[in-house]
Amino acid sequence: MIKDLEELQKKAEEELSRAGTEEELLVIKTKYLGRKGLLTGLLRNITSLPTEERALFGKRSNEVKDILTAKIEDILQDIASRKRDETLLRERIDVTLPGRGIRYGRIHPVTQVSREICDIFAGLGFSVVEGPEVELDYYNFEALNIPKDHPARDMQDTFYVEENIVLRTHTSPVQIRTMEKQKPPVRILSPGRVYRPDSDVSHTPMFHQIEGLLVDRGITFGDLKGVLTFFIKKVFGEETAIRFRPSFFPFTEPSAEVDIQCVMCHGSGCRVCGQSGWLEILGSGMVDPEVFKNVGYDPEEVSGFAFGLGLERIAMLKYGVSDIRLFFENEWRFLEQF
Ligand code: 2U9
Repeated sequence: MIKDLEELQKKAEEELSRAGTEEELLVIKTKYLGRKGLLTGLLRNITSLPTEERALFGKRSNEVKDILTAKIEDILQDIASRKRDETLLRERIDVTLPGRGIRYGRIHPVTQVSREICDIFAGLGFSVVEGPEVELDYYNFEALNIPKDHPARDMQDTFYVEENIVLRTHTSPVQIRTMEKQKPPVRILSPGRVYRPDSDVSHTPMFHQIEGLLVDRGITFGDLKGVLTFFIKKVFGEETAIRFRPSFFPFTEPSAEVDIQCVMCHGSGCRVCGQSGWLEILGSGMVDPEVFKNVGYDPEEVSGFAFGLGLERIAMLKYGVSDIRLFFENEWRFLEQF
């Protein structure tokens, strides 16, 4: 019997010396040391031994079990450490390589200009209001004193969604909606996307506007001039020369367009200003009494001024960009410059 035990140990050790994986080891362990394994099998026959040999046999079987268990444990550790070495070799990191650096995004130039303008007017007590880009004909035109057959509709060529639903051609509907809900005084700024079917170096079918509206008792054209002059000097510099030129809009009366001295040639005449020395910056005027009537304000009680400007145009002049389409191509080498 003791011989059987020695034979079993020898065979088990032989098999262990050939085992290369955890799975193979497990198979060998179960085969020799498992509950139904060969060692348990030998022990079961212990009763056939004479009593005086049983103790020795029991002791030897325990020794064989301990030796084999220790061997299996050793080999398992060898396998684990070999695996770790392989992983370290495979995933070797060269810590001396230079770092890759993070590419930061930037605020889009049109957003930058929008924020700058909103900040200036916030300082004057204006609040920012937004509204829908898909708008009812009523809010985009009718309420603004632009009836169906009015030639002013051609001035603002329009994308129609349905007969009475349009993509807004300006952000003025936001101000109509605000006045419908709110009594004077009103001091609001409405930035946002607007749509007109135009496309060339200075027009894209979608562009951004900011419009402003101030309504209260006793507001005059002097207030309009004061506020807009303050604003323009903040954006383009205190030394900027400004002129107010009579104009026409259906929703303001009187109306004025505002020019600044050309930022490129400072008035001497160049390609940017078409040799005139001046650049048109925004449109403005005193809100037409008809518009007030449409929102339930009494034009005898209150008056106000409004203005509108195209953000891309301001950004082009501020940063010297000659093609408006560059703002929407998302070419990073262009955007990175702002
Ligand atoms: C209400 C009443 C009046 C907004 C105004 C302009 C003049 C104007 C253009 C500038 C360049 C549009 O982006 S652009 O093409 N805008 O000239 N906008 S007065 O007048 C309003 C607005 C709302 C209720």
